[in-house]
Amino acid sequence: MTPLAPRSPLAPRSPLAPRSPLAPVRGWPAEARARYRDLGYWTDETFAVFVEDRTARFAARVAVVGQDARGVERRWTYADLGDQARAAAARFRDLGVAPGDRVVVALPNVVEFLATVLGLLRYGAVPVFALPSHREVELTQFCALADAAALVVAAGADGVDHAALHAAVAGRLTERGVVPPRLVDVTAWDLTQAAPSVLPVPDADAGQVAFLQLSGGTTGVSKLIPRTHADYLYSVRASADICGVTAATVMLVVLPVAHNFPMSSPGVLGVLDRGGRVVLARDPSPRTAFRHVAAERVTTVALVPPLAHAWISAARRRRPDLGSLTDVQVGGARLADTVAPEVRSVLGARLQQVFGMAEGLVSYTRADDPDLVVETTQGRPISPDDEVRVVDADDIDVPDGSEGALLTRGPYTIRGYYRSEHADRDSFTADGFYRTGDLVRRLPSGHLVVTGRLKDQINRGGEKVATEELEAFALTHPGVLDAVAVGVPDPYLGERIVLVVQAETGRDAPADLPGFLRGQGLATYKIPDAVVVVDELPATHVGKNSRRELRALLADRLAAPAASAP
Ligand code: OOB
Repeated sequence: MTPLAPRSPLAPRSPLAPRSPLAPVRGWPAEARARYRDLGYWTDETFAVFVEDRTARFAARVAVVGQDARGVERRWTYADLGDQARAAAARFRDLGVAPGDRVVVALPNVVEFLATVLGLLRYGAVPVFALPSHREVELTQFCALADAAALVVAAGADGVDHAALHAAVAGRLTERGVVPPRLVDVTAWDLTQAAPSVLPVPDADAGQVAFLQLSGGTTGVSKLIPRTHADYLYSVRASADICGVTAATVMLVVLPVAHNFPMSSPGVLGVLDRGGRVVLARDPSPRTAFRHVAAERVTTVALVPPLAHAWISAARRRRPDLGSLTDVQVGGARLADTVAPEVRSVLGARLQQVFGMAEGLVSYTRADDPDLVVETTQGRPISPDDEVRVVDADDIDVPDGSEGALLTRGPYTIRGYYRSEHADRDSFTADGFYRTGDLVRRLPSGHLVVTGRLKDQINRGGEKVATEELEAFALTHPGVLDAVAVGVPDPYLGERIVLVVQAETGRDAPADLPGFLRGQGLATYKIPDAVVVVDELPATHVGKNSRRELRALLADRLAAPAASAP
């Protein structure tokens, strides 16, 4: 037996199975790194330092208001938040998580989310941002790809049987030869036991990967987005400047807090950077949100278009007290030009359109843009050094005003996914531009108008669903010969998911496909809104593009009011 090494302050007390080191990622070339540093975009600050610095600097101010996993209302000062983060870090260390280990966080909007994420960053472990709506399929993919040491959930908060879910994930991982993660349920944490601990600040380089974000997904395989301390903190600081975040900012978070938009655009991190207050809502309904706005004098909120719609309709009916609200950000999916003016006229707040992606580029309308620009464009990029190209099918630049595919590279846009060389070949040009998959028009002012999409994805009110993945799961049903997932225009969601299936000859049309897909362990938001069974799908030629054409054709037919069958 090998004798145990003496315990260092960071050494795990009960070793878990050792994990692979963080995989190397394709980063920025040396010339770009030097330039971003010289321009002052990238600094030496790491997230561990960020946590220590801001929680000390704003110690007495209220940092976060929200429920914990048991439903108890919490109100933490910055000093409390620092203590809670350090206590969480110590818990992960005691579990055997090592610095550099990946930890999948699948928490709802509870205060433990901030303790966990800031704690992991403070400790030097690498959070992987899953969503609470992710299930067996996605959690297995993330844990396998990240080789995760732990999976963090709040069993008390969301009515999901996490023990069973974890067992299912563990089973699938074991089959694939991957050691399953340890399940961590934050409901069991005693938040009153947050004694300051003395963990040393990890000696990390700000150019290293700090965490992994999720990509919206365009294929059956998930992609993880490696974001570094330096690039992400630059986008946070610059976003906070553009959006005018100050210590007086009170931000309500109704979207899932792990998403890049409420996290960093300017999001929770932008608010914590400036000493403002974060209010976490457990459910996104206007009723709950309006209560928080009135009680906490909320000044700003980030919404996806369907929620903006819901807020506007509810505010018309209920006339809530939204007097404190000055800014409503809308992004994640295209906001209808007709709804945009109602943010001011009904909610009484300034609209800011936000067009962003977890891979990097974020574009904002600015406070001094004319109303028409705010209402009809998706803004312009954060950084003067965001390079934007709008190109045709041959990657030739098109003139301003013409539609084309958006390519981008810059100080906070990744150059490669995590452990996904195959995806990198499709997603990046040889000179490092990210192919966003979005179709846009660029105006001479630099503002972008999102006009469509090239990628095989449905954007269901801001939630991204890869058509290929959904189709592949539908095909595992024995009664399904072929399946096509279609994003059908929807006045509320922007797009809804319709699954068009052709039944196996001689078999009955498959009953309850949504239930079947749920049973397969797919995230709730990927379950089709409707299933249409057809005798025969319209003929197409084989190949990727014609599959895309088939989806477009079906979307048109399903959207046409007269058409009942495709
Ligand atoms: C945000 O990030 P993701 O990674 O969930 O999705 C990115 C994609 C974009 O490529 C685009 O297709 C779509 O979502 N999108 C929009 C949009 N904002 C995002 N499409 C039209 N209009 C918009 N305003 O969704 C995200 C990340 C950071 C900030 C805001 C949104």
